[in-house]
Amino acid sequence: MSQDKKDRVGFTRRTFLGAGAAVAGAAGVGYASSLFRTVADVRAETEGAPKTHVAPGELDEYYGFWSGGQTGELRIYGIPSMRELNRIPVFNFDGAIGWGITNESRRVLGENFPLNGDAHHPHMSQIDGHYDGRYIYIQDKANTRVARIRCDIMRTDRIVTIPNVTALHGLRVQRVPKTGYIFVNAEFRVPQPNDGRDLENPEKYGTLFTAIDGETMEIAWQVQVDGNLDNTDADYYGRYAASCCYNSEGGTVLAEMMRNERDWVVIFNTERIEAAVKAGNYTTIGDSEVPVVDGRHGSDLTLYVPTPKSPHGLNTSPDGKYFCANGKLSPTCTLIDIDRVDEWFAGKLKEPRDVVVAEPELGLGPLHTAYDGRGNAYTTLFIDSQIVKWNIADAIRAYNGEPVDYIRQKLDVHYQPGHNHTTLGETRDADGKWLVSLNKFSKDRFLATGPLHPENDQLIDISGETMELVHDGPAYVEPHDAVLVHRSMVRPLRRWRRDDPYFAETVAMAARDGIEPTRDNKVIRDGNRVRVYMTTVAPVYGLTEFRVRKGDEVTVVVTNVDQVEDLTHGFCLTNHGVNMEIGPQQTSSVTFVADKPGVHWYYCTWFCHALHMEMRGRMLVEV
Ligand code: K7E
Ligand code: CUA
Repeated sequence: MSQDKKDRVGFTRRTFLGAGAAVAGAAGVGYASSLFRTVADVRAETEGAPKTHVAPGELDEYYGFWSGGQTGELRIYGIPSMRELNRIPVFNFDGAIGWGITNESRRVLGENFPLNGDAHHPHMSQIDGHYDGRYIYIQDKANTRVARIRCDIMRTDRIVTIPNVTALHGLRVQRVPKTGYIFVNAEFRVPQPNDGRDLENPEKYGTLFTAIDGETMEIAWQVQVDGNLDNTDADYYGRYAASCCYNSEGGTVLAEMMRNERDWVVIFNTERIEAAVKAGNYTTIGDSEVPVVDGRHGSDLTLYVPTPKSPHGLNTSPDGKYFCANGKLSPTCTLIDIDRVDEWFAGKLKEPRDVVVAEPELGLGPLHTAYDGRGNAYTTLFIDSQIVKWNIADAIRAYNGEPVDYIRQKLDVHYQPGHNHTTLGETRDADGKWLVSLNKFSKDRFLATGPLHPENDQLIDISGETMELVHDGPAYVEPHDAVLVHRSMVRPLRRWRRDDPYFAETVAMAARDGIEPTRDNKVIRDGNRVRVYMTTVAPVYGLTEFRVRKGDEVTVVVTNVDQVEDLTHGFCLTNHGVNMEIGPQQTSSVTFVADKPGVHWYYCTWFCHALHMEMRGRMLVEV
């Protein structure tokens, strides 16, 4: 607490309560004083509140990229203020910017796109274990897709559907030498191919680990595994990825999936997998041409490490030494030494369990672990509603029989945390400043919002010896995971570039029509297809009317020629389900059928000018 705050607290108490309360001091919150607390008192008493305070006009130090769970979107936060800065539609519909409406977004979404998704795990591309600020990748569990978001424009630019599998869950990027591969786990077991065969034969179901090329977004290869796949992470050497399996039983119902006391972590040897693919030692499944190698038990492409019980999160320590598998139904985490994984693949170890170097007992329901870069790990305890801070080196000593206490602190969070994440904690630059705990339940922490409560994303200061809870942040369902990236690593554009590939196809179409979109305002008829080109400059459209015939297929192409940063226009056509955003120097387009004769106004949806209300025009549809 700053001296200034202390003084103000003292002053307030003296004012209301006289000398007695002042003696009690700033830290003592007695019953009597609580009756007279002011807003300033309450803020000052929230330990560390000033640390999260980012004054009006000041910028946050970190970007947070939050998954949106079953909203299918990605959200941008400022850390430590926890202010939501923006949203990026990915697998969802977004009528504000026209995601799912514009031709540009539909090209990304593909044919027959479902406008829902379940996006859990956003991760930024890296070079040699450092964020490179280029892309964020995120999976869709609901419709088995992986998306890429360009961080220069903060827009989704590619979405691919992964064949042969269902329910993509864990996703991580290759860190070294760079991204590289995107690794994704498919969680649910299905017949392969899933074309109607083996419906009643769960023992013939299976699932695959998939590697995607992060540059081309082409699927590089898949690996057949035993059991199922939950979360995954890559190493800091470019050799391995590791995934948790909670259903080694191959069960289809809960009781079956919980039967085994041990499930496992499966480690993928990417060099050997690449060699196997190169040598042609693969099969394909159904119509897919993706090479599928066999990584089931007995394969030398994989290592299965037995792990108690139904492990969930998998997190690599930023020193590159360990994979940490979080026990979920076991109160433990299992620490796997990656050097020993090298030894295993070199044939130097006898038992798969020989790669385990610690199994600290942490509390009930360990789900995910984050790191501070100072040798400590922070694990969420779902059932205990806590974050436990523990020391890795001490946990290893304890596993070797030394009487050391590896637990540093347990902090209550509110309530039931899933993921947590530290600033830069999944890179070599882990700086141990902030930790977010993404809690699944907020219960009593906020004003009631009906039967549906917000989640509670809590910010914790981990820069000192003890963790300090500093902020409660309500969030709309259901952020699972987040990454916290230093602001110096992300450099978004302030205006669109005219040669941006995002709308290059639309510009090419204009060129075929002899149109320069930043200059021309013109209607081109091509049979019953009509292309309407117009510019925007606040507060006017280049065309204040255009005329079409009932039944025409109309494509409206709008180019915002304003140069001013933040001067975004919209194009909303009344009664046609059409709205889109056009940022400075951007071209956006939309195609629809003019099936209603009459006068239909279009208007600007982004408040751009004092005469914004007047920024409109008429589509005249002749019978
Ligand atoms: Cu633990 Cu989908 Cu990452 Cu949720 S998963 S919490
Ligand atoms: Cu343009 Cu409002």
